[in-house]
Formats: sequence, structure tokens, C-alpha cells
Amino acid sequence: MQKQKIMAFKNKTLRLILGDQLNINHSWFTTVDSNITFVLMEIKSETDYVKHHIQKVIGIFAAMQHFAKDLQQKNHDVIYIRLNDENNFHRFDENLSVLINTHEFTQFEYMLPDEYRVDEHLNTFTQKLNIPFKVYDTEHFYCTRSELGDFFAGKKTFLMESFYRNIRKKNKVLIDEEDKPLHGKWNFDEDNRQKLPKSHKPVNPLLFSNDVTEIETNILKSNIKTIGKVNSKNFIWPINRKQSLELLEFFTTDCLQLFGTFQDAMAPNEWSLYHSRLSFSMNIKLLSPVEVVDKAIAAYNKNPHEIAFHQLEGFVRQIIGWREYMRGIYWLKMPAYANLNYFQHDKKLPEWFWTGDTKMNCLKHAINQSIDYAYAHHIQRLMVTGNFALLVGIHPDQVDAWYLGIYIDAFEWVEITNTRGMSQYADGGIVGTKPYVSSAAYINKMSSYCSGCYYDKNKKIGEKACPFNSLYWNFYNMHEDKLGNNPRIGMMYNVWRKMNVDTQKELLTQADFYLKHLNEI
Ligand code: FAD
Ligand code: DLZ
Ligand code: SF4
Repeated sequence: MQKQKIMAFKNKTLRLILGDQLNINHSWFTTVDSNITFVLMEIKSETDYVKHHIQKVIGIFAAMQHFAKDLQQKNHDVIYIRLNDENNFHRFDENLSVLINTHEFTQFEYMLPDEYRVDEHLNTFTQKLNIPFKVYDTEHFYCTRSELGDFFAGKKTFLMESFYRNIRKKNKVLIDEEDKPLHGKWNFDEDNRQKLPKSHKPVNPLLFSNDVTEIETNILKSNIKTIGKVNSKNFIWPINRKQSLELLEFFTTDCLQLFGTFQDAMAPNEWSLYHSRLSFSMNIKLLSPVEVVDKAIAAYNKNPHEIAFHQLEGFVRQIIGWREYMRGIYWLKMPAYANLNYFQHDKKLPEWFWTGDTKMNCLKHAINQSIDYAYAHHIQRLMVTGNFALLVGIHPDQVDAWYLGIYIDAFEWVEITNTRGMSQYADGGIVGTKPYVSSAAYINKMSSYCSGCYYDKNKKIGEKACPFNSLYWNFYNMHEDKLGNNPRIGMMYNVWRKMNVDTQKELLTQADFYLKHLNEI
């Protein structure tokens, strides 16, 4: 009798797949097991924790739906909870509890979430669970969550460059037999980062044409508040692995050869230049960073005459360096990181951050392109929108919410470290060694925005003076107590301190005028 009972007992496992865990090469999917059911869910706790760009929500739902279909075609058992399903409770814990009870699952399993918020939510859920549970790695990143913390243990500073070198050595990426970097040095930045010549027409971006009208209709029906525009008949972003691989192929054949050269360049009607636009596919794990890096190296090895080594290294350092580094900092410093506000900034974002309706041409283009494509490249994020937000003293919570909402690739682990850390210096120098601020000179050096601007890039004071010029000095003046002794910006303080007092006053008055009229500039 006892024996019979044990044989009749069925072990049934429920495995949760989050919207950014679409890694088909994960060991979960290598064999088909009829005792295992996978669940994916479109839920409001994830769509509503910040106001998202419509393209971000659509892109994630479309990719989740494709992924579920792929799994079903491979004979995996899949439950897919849609946004408007009657039995959708719109929270991971509630939906999971109902499923576990109704289907009598005997085990619950999930992969480590990338975001602290969801990690905590699932920790709390599993603590109360009355069946066993197990947590798996996502098998996506080069490093574990705690690797950066271990690497910098006992150190006061967290230099990206040393972490990057360590990962390259450890994984033998662009490393010779003597454990030295290929081509003799680690950093080729001085070969990169040129302005786009007027006569140069960048490559046309590879865009997809996905029909996602049904998803858009469902989002609208469910009253989810979104920002931005979308052409849902021709959705341009990759929404499955096949398209992500096509975009990777396009990048390595058509963009990599000029990636580094124009990495920091900005031009009014060029929204993607030679950037890969692979962040969305990578962040939802349709592509792994290892395969992206390997593919770029293979393209270089096949064609070293066309792709210079500095272009390749420039790209590899973004992924092996910055991407892994930001994730490590996130897991080392959360949850305190999300409340850091080193400068005690407290202003609200001007309203035109949501419309692009400003006379400042650089901001107008960077914001409008973000509204149109849910994308801006790194220097637009750092040296245009981020630079402005820092100079005028926007509260980092406001800045975070904007970045987390507007970009298709935005997930807190990589968004907050870039925004609060690299861009706003709200962490007081954990990620960056100095605040990234500039006057019009840098924006003009790297872009052709200034020539079409209402403001005059050369004017510091008076009518039509570029706001960046006076706000820049105002920022340094305002934060002298915190920045005055920073050796990396000592030169700027020397210039400021040597400046004629009347000029200083005029600059501060001009900045004050702009600060009082933020919504109208
Ligand atoms: P490429 O220029 O082609 O670079 C290749 C890859 O390198 C990217 O896909 C990305 O995975 C990685 N990478 C490059 N720079 C960084 C970086 N600083 N940190 C981490 N990875 C990097 N990136 C996100 O993925 N999500 C975000 O939410 C995000 N928010 C940002 C906010 C601010 C204020 C700033 C300054 C940067 C932010 N970044 C973010 C980093 C970077 O801007 C984007 O990764 C990049 O623009 C994505 O476009 P791409 O794929 O064409 O990148
Ligand atoms: C960003 C996002 C959105 C908009 N919607 C969902 C969703 O409905 N269901 C889901 O599983 N994931 C979604 N995501 C991605 C999650 O926010 C992401 O998986 C967590 O933040 C962990 O990084
Ligand atoms: Fe931007 Fe100033 Fe140049 Fe105008 S003049 S584009 S506001 S930097």
C-alpha cells in the first residue's frame, strides 16, 4: 500500500521565466520533461513600476510571446498568462500561488532576477512557500553577481579599467600566450571618438518590420500608461532570437569597422550611426554577451584589413568592461545605491523632457529621437540629457525614472548605475572619478547640433547664450565644497578661481535666469 502511494505521487515542477530571461540556450531547455511546466506572465506590477515607453512594453511582450511559442514547438509545457486574461492577478506572487494550488505543483524554480526589486519579491514569496524551491543562475553574464565585490574586496575605489582587464584575462579574450593584451596595450581610446565629417553618410540601420498591432491594442485596452511613439505595423526592434542574430550579423559586417571611430559622434538626423543597438536583445537575453563578443572577434579575424583592432577593442570593452562592471556595482551596492544623492539635488525635470519641445537643439534631437525610437546612444544619454540634468540639479529619482522608462534597453541593474552613478555622480564617485559635465564646447566638438541651434554656442552671457556655458560654471561654483579638491577637475577650478569677479557674477546671474526658466529654455 505504502509503495503504491509513492509510485502514484507525481513530481510536478513549475518554472518561472521573467520577461528579461529569454535565454533559449539555458540548461533548463536542453531536455524536454513532461513533469516540468514553464510560466511566463504579462503583468502590471512590471509594466507600471515606472511609466515605460510603449516600444519597451511591446518589445518585451512580443519577445515573451515568441519565446513561449518556441518552447511549445520544442514540446515543452508552457503556461502563458496574457495581460488581459481573466485569471491574471498582475503580480508574480499571486499568479504563482494560484498556479501552484490549482495544478498541484510540488516544486517551484526560478532564475536569479537581474533587478533587486524582483529579487526581493521572489525571496519573500519563496520564504512563505509550502513546497520546495530552487534558484538557478541565468547562465548569461561573464561574471557572477558577487564577482566584482570579491575582486575589489578591501579596496576603496572601483576602477572599471582594472575589472575589465581582469575579466579579459580570466576569459582569455584578446589575450596572447603570455597573458598580455593583444597588440600590446589594453586601451585604444585615443584612436576612437571622432566627429562625423559633414560629407560622411553613415550606414542605414537594419530595421525590422514586425506587426505588433494586437499587442498594442491589448496594452491600450488595459489602460497601462506609456510614453513615446510606435509604428506597431512595422515594429523596428528585434523580437526573437532569429532577428537578434540578424542584427548581430549586420553589426559585425556593416558597423564594427567604424564603431570606435564614431562611438561618441552625434548628428541631428542620425539616430544610430555605427552603434550595435544590441542592448535590448542582450538585456532580455535573446543574445548572450559571450556570443556577441565572440562574433565581433571572429569578424575581425576574418577581415583584419577592414576592421582595425581599436574598433574591436572599443566594442569589446563596452560589453566585457562596462556592462559587467555596472552589474557588479549594482549587486554590491544595492539597495542603498537607489537612494544616493551626493549633491542633494532636488529639482523636477522640465516638462519638455517628455515632449522634446525645447529651443536647445542638442536636447531637442536627443529627446525626440528617444520618443521616436526608445533609443539614444551612450553619448547622447551621458553628455546631452544627463549632462543637462546634472548641471541644473534634477533629483536623481526623477532622472532615474526618465531613463528607466524611456529606453527600450532599460533595466534597473544597468540603468541606475549609469544614471545615478556615471551620469549624475549621485553616488559620490563609486562609478566615475569625476562628474561628466560639459559646456557647449564638448557638444560642439562631437556633434553638428550647435549650428542649427537657437542658442549661440560661443556666447556665455546675454541673449541667446548657450545655457550649457553658464550652467557649467554655476555647477562647479555651487559644488566647490564637494569637488574643489578633486585632482581630475583641479584645472577647471583654477580657471574659475582666476576668473574676473565680475565675469563670475555675470555667469552666475545668467545661470540663475535659466534655472528659473527651465520650462521655457
Ligand atoms: P553600443 O554603443 O553598440 O555598445 C555595445 C554594447 O555595450 C551595448 O549594447 C551595451 O550592452 C554595452 N554598453 C555600452 N556602454 C555601456 C554602459 N555604459 N553600461 C553598460 N553597458 C554598456 N545601457 C543599457 O543597456 N540599459 C540602460 O538602461 C542604460 N541606461 C543608460 C543611462 C545613461 C544615463 C547612460 C549614460 C548610459 C546608459 N546605458 C544603458 C549604457 C549605454 O548608453 C547603452 O548600453 C547603449 O547606448 C545601448 O546601445 P547600443 O546597443 O547601440 O550600444
Ligand atoms: C520590463 C518588463 C515589463 C514592461 N513587463 C514584464 C512583464 O509583464 N512580465 C515579465 O515577466 N517581465 C516584464 N518586464 C521585465 C521585468 O521587469 C524584469 O524581468 C525584471 O525587472 C527583472 O529584471
Ligand atoms: Fe546644445 Fe548649446 Fe549647442 Fe544649442 S548651442 S546645440 S543648446 S550645446
